[in-house]
Order: sequence, then structure tokens, then C-alpha cells
Amino acid sequence: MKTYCHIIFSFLIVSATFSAIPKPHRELNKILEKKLSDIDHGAGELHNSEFDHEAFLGRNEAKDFENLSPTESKEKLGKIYDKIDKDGDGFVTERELRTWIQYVQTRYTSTDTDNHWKDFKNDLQDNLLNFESYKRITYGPGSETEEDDESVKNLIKRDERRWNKADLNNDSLLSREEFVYFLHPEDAEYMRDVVVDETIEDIDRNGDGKIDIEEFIRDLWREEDEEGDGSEPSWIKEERDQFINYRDKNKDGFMDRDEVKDWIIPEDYDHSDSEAKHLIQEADISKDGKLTKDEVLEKYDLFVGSQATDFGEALGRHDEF
Ligand SMILES: [Ca+2]
Ligand SMILES: [Ca+2]
Ligand SMILES: [Ca+2]
Ligand SMILES: [Ca+2]
Repeated sequence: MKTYCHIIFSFLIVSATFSAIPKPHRELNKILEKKLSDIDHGAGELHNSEFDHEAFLGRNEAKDFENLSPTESKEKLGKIYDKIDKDGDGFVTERELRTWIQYVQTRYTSTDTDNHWKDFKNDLQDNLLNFESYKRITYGPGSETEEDDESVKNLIKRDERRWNKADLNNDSLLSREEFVYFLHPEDAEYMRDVVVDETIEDIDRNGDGKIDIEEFIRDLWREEDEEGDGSEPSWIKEERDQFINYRDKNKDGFMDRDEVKDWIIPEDYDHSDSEAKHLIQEADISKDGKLTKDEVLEKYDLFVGSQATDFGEALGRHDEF
């Protein structure tokens, strides 16, 4: 499960730097904080429930469930189960679950793109966006010329590099289809070089183009953010071991481009497959490799979550007295 989270970490890094479009990043950062705090509290399991909920429901939909009572949650989850069980045989197979997770991901990417694309609607020509319009609307007019704002300049440079990669037909304009991968470069094979570049730039503090172990650790954990005696939490020690034993494959003390690529985009890794396996493993009480509706509802907190107590029901009962 480790690899899994590292992909997430790196996407968080990538997304967090894409400050041009602020809304989703705050959410992502929240997840990162949660994830780190879970690990720090000795859960020993990098897989975090918020992540499962988002994979299963979609980022926007997962939030809807947070305010539901367990009863309401289960009712809604039951309806989702019926959709996932495509052939209606009363069992959700790994394949059905994988298809669902892929569908949820595609739906999220598409909605997110639509939400951002409409910010540019007054500037589109023949449904195409040019970089100048993107820059003006995203960063404000004249943002690049403000002398003191080196960070904005850097962000614009990065955006431009990402833009050019996403511009598949090289007309320097982005169609909505090209804009999808500008916004979500992690979803496209041909955007992966940019994802690697951005990840390195975010972590490489001394600018030598490589990541040493201290840069790597510093990206995950900052001493001053920690309460207590400032000693490293145990999960950081594990990360050090990981760096030395697995990430730095040629043992030269650094992660270079290829090593970073292996880290954030492992070749044989399939997100939806791994998530489907994980969910089945956690919920399959009868151990037949498939999930009945009862098994899913029993583990509703794994799939959707809800408030910890059945608040609405408790109130209802109270009224009876
Ligand atoms: Ca089925
Ligand atoms: Ca184009
Ligand atoms: Ca470095
Ligand atoms: Ca190396």
C-alpha cells in the first residue's frame, strides 16, 4: 500500500503548486494533513479512509456523506450498490468494483474540467483558449510584471510548460479536451514528464535537479510543525529506509529523474485495480472474493463514512419520550 500513497503524495505536490486554480488544492492539502496525522498516530497503515471514500464516491460526493447519519448513509449506499452490481446478480465482483472506481474518477475529472473551463467562457474563440487569456484570468492582469512576485513568475512559467505539453496539435491553443490534461496531468501518459519535472522542482531545494534524502524528508515532515521534542516520528524513519533501500536504486545518494518517475508513476501500478482489491479484502466477510449488499452495508464506514453517531435517530427516539 505504500506505493499507492506515494503516488497520492506526489500528486498532492503537483496539484498544490498549481495554485492558479486554488479550489481543489485546499481539499487535497487537507487530505495530506489527515493522512500524515494518521500515520503519525501509529496507525501503521498508510491507507486512509478519506481516500477510500473519495475513490469510491468521488471527491464531491464523498463530502455529502459526511453529514449523514449511519441510517441515511446506508440507505444511499444501498442504491449505489445496485448501480455497481451491473448484472444484478447480488454480488459485486472485483471487476464490477474496478469499473465503478474508474467511472467515478472519470466523472470527477470531467466535472472539475467543466467547472474551470467556464471561467474562461468569455475568452474562448471557436471553443479554444489561448495562454494569454488563461494567464490574465487565473493570475490577474499584469501579474507577471510585478517585480517582487518571483513565485508568480515561476508558476506562470510552469503553467506554460504544462500548457505546451497538453497542446497536442501544437496550435498553442487548448481545446477543452486538451485542457483536461493540463488540469489533470497525472491522468495522461504523455503528460508524465511534466509531472516528474514539477515533482522534482517542488522537492529539490538546492536546485541541483536531484532529490537527496534530506530534501525528500523535508517535503514530508517539518520539525517545527511538530509538537513535542522535535524528534522524528517513526513513520519518518521508515521513509528514510525506503529512500535508502528502494527509491535510490543506483545508491548514489540521490533520486534522479528516472528514480523519481519510478516512485510516483510505478509502471505496473493500476490505481483502480488496487483500490478495488483493497475494498474487497476489507469487506468480504464470507471470503468468496465478492461483496454482497449486506457485506457492503455492514462496512458502510469503509465505503462512505458518516457521522460517528446516529444523531438524527437519537433525536427521533428522544422525542418519543
Ligand atoms: Ca454482479
Ligand atoms: Ca491545441
Ligand atoms: Ca537537490
Ligand atoms: Ca540515485
